[in-house]
Order: sequence, then C-alpha cells, then structure tokens
Amino acid sequence: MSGNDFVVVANRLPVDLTTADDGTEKWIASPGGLVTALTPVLSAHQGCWVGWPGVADAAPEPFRTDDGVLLHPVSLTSDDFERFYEGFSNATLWPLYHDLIVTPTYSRSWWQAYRDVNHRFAVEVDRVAAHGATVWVQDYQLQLVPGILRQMRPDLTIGFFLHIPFPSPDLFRQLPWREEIVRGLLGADVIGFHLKANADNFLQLVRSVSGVSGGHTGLPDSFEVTGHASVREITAHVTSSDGRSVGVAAYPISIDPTDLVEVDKAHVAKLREQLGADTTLLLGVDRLDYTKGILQRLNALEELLADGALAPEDVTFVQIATPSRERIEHYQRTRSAVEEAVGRINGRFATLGHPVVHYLHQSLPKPELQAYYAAADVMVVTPFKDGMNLVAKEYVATHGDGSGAMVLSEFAGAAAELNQAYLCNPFDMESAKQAIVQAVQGLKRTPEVTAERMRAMHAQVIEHDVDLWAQAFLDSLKKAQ
Ligand code: GDG
Repeated sequence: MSGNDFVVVANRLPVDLTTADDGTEKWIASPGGLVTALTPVLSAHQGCWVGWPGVADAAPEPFRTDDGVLLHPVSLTSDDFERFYEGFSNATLWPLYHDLIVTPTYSRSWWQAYRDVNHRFAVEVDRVAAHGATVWVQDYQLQLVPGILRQMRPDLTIGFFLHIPFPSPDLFRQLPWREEIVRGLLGADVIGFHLKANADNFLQLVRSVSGVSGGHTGLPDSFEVTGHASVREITAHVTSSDGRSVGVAAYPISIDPTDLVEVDKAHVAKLREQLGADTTLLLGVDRLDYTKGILQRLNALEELLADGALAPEDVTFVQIATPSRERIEHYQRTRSAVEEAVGRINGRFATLGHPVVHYLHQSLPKPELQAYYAAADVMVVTPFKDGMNLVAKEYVATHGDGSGAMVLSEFAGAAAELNQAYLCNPFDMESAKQAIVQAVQGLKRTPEVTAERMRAMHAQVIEHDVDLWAQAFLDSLKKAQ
C-alpha cells in the first residue's frame, strides 16, 4: 500500500499520447476543467489520479505532473475498450441514463467486462491509497468501484459523483444488473448528482424498493431513506444494507472562469470577418452525440430559412461537432444525418462564397474554441437530455460584457441555473424555432434586455464556479468521515 491521502478515480487519466516530429511518442498531462478544479486539492494532499490513459493496450509508467500529482494508469485492452467502454458504458448506460433517446443494448458479455474493469480500477486504487485516504470516484463508467472498494478497504472515505443524469426509477428498472449498480453506488459515503431532480430520482428508487420487504424487485430492500435531496448540502441519507449512512445531494458542476478570460480580440475580429461581419452568427459546439440535438437545431434553422423567418444572407451558423465514440452505430447514424442536413441546407440556401452552415467535424484547440464563443451572437444549445452542459456555461463566461444571447434546452442541467436564456423544448420544433428567432430578434430589438439577461447568467456562472463544486462535494465528504 502506498501513501496517497487523496485519490481521484476517473475512466480517463488526464494525459495525452503525443508524437514528436522524429516519431517518438510521449505522454503529457492534459489539463481540463476537472483537473484544474482538483489540482489544488491533489497537490496539497499527496494526490493521485487513477484512470485509463485513453489508448488501448498501451499505458505509461506512473508519473508525477509539474504540480506534484501522481498519474497512475489502468490499462485497458482493445477487448475491454469494446465491451466495457463502447459497449456497457456507452451503448447501455449512456442511452438508459439519457432517457432512452436511443434504445440501450443489454449484453451479458458487456456486463462481465464492466464488472471486471471496475474491479481492476478498485485494485489499482487499493495499491495507491494510504490508510484512511479519501477517494473520489467519477462517473457512470465506474459505478461499481465504491462498492468493491468498501469491501476491500473499509478504512477509506469514498465519494462518488455522476456527471450524467440519473433516470427515473421506472426507466432504471430496465437494467438487468440494477441491483449490483445500486449496491455499487451505496458503497460510497456521499453520492453526488448535478441536479436535485437526479438525486430525487435516486432517492425515489431507493425508497420505492425499501418498502417492499423481501420483495422480488431484484433491488436491495434493506435500507431506509431519511430527508430530502438538496443542493450542495447533504440533507438526505440512505442507510445501506450494512448499516452505513450514505449522504445524497446535488452539486451542479461548473467551469473554471480563469481558463477562459484571455480572448485574442484580433483573432475574434478575423473570424467575424471570415464568417460575414454583418450577419448574425449562430454557434453550436458539441461532442457529436445523439443526446445533443444537433440535427434538430439544424432542422429548426432550415425551417426558419424556408419560412422566411430568417434570411439566408442575414445568418451564418457554425456547428463545431467534436468526433466522439465513432465506432458505435448510433453515433455513426447521427453523424450521417447531421452531415446530410448540413449539405441539404447549404444546397438550398447558400450562395457562392456564403454557406449558411459551416460544419467542423474536428476538435479545436481551446483558444480557437474560445474565439468562436466570443464571436458568436447566439449560442444554440439544444440537447434532449444533458447532465449539465459546460458549453453553455463557457459561452456565458465569455460574455461578461452582456453581448450575445443563448438558446438553451430545458433538458440541459444548466437550464436550472441559466433560466435567463431563451429556453426551448428541443422535442418541439416550434419551440426550438421560436427560441432561435427570439434570441436573434432580442439582440436587435431589445438589446438592453438581452444584455441584462446575459449579465445575470454571467454573474451566476462566475459565482458558482468549478472550485465551488469541488469544495462543496469535498466538504460533504469530510463531514461524512
Ligand atoms: C459530460 C456530461 C456534463 C467541445 N468541443 C471541443 C471542446 N469541447 C469541450 C467543451 C466542454 C466539453 O468539451 C464538453 O462538455 P459538456 O458538459 O458540454 O458535455 P459532455 O462532454 O457530454 O460532458 C455533461 C459534463 O460531463 C461535466 O460533468 O456537463 O452533461 O454529458 O468543456 O469546451 N474542447 C476543445 N475543442 C473542441 O473542439 N478544446
């Protein structure tokens, strides 16, 4: 056993494999919101991050970052990648937890792989965690880790945070391995969700089965629930079957605003010039995922152009769609449908030298992405379901001067805090169209009101940043010790 007092466990290790000009490969630390938020805690407490480095059948030796954080890899084979990651995590749990936007596949072989890989992660944590350490497990790929670790290491304090929604009990019950997942989660001392509604779903699930003494629900039946879910403070407790008290609450994740402040104004001006300085610039930024509603927003745009509500010469739509989970069938279908729509819209409404839709199926460097945020008049965020949606918060954080406007789906977790956006129901084409038109017109007709709305959202995001998220969760965990 080694001496790390604070261990973060996530599917991905924050590293990238880079290839130099001479062909030599090197692993380098890659910062991101979660890493930035947790680095101070990790540095101060002999911290260690356990995760998969992102390349199958390859893993670096453990190494320390410049901040003194130990990165400890868990290697996955290509078979693990297919069955644990692409299979159970992303073709079973992902669609189930996003309210069945596509139908989940329930495969016993994938479940085996999920169990095996979760076990392997727990074994690695056991190797690096000091006696009495605090372990924070992240996300849906690792829901069994708290339960396995609890058995292996009762000395640990264990937190779990779910970055995606938790579905209603009626949907969750579909999962053939629901009992094991609930048991796995209840190995934690604190379980965190983005929204109170997610925490309520989990508590309702637990409550509904606790009343069925000796029932045949296939779910553990010997726990009690007290209290109600709340935000950033534990008021609800579940008593697990081994008699421990497990705290449940909501901790809305956010961004690191200091990561976004430096926008290169000349670059933004050049972008505007290239895209048409006089047009209204609408922007979508998403992983190319069927949950994000990219096709539906393009369809809404197309109808608005066809109706004449928007004139093709007055608008430019930029869709940045970062490649994601490309070997999974539903992702391939979504990509085809999106690309067909882009082609169709440009075919119908573009003129030479002015495409209405610019589509980038690429991952852009952060400063480039930020320049797009700064340049955009209207950010269009229309997921069918989203745990939070950091893109919405990043856009708002870039517009502290009150410029810009945002169309936001009611079904994004971010809508709970950013209710000054032009909210829409992406399942309802009329609602999506209306919100886009209102945002475009709001900028022109009622600029003061629109600016006021942006400033209010900006204040919300700046005051409730990712540090607050991490600190609130870790404070709860400390109290649970
Ligand atoms: C999951 C949940 C929850 C996107 N394109 C590029 C790029 N990005 C960055 C964005 C943002 C991140 O990726 C995407 O985060 P989201 O929150 O929007 O969405 P998911 O990836 O689905 O994240 C979500 C989140 O976890 C955190 O808990 O909010 O609900 O689904 O930061 O900026 N970054 C760069 N180039 C790109 O092209 N550099």
